[in-house]
Amino acid sequence: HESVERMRDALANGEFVLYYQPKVNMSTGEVVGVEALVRWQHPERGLLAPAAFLPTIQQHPLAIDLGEWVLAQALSQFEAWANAGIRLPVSVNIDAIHLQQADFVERLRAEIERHPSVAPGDLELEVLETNALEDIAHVASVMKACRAFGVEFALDDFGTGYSSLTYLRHFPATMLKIDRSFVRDMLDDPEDLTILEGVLGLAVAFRRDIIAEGVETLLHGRMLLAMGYQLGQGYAIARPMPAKAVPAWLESWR
Ligand code: G
Ligand code: G
Ligand code: NA
Ligand code: MN
Repeated sequence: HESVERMRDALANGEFVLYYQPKVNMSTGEVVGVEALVRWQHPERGLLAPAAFLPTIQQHPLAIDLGEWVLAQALSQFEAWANAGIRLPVSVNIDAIHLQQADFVERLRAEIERHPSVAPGDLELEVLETNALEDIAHVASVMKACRAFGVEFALDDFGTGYSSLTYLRHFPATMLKIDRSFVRDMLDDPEDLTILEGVLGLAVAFRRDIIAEGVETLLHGRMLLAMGYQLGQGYAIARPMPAKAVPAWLESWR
């Protein structure tokens, strides 16, 4: 495993890159956005996935520096696509420790203002229910402040934490991302299917959007559509890809 110091150097050296995974409306085919997913282009070890390095900086201030880099990079990429005539809302995963920084709202607002083509709804922050949120009232107020300048929120891995319903009740998130474990086993496990149905009902009742992640096969997609899910993300639609591969994927998807 790499040390925090090595990761700090990697950030300074520009060794982190963002991959992007499309989110689509499986009913209409519309591409509704992309999720930015960090990778480490390690000079000796090759391309590393987050599981290989994010745990090292969990709860460490470097996670905030990396998070700020990810946000800035994703917004720059959004702007580059916008300038090329491609308007592609971008979702960024945000650590609880980052969201809870005292100056988070002001710094985010400043970063967005550096990118004039970013309009309300173009940036979504995905919050993990597992690590978020010792202080629900505080985080809810941060979300509300960000929403006031057009940033949306999604509850990531929804249904796997201990407090899903509390989060749903208190956080002004517009999107639920039902965890991919329920989707993965839906074809064999009737109870996971029941959870998918129940959470969809919850989303409808609370007027939230909902997206199924981990759509790995066409059959998963078809079943989800039949149940009433419209939004999907997963390998059957597209794998995470470098930014430069996105325009060609969009062409092939049309
Ligand atoms: O990219 P991959 O599917 O391997 O991502 C694994 C996990 O790492 C995902 O659950 C995702 O939430 C998390 N992750 C990916 N990119 C980022 C990022 O930029 N910041 C944070 N905090 N988490 C990320
Ligand atoms: O929501 P979260 O940030 O946890 O999810 C992003 C992670 O899920 C990324 O690491 C991505 O590579 C992974 N992922 C995306 N689509 C699929 C899929 O269809 N199947 C599986 N197993 N993983 C996926
Ligand atoms: Na995510
Ligand atoms: Mn997730």
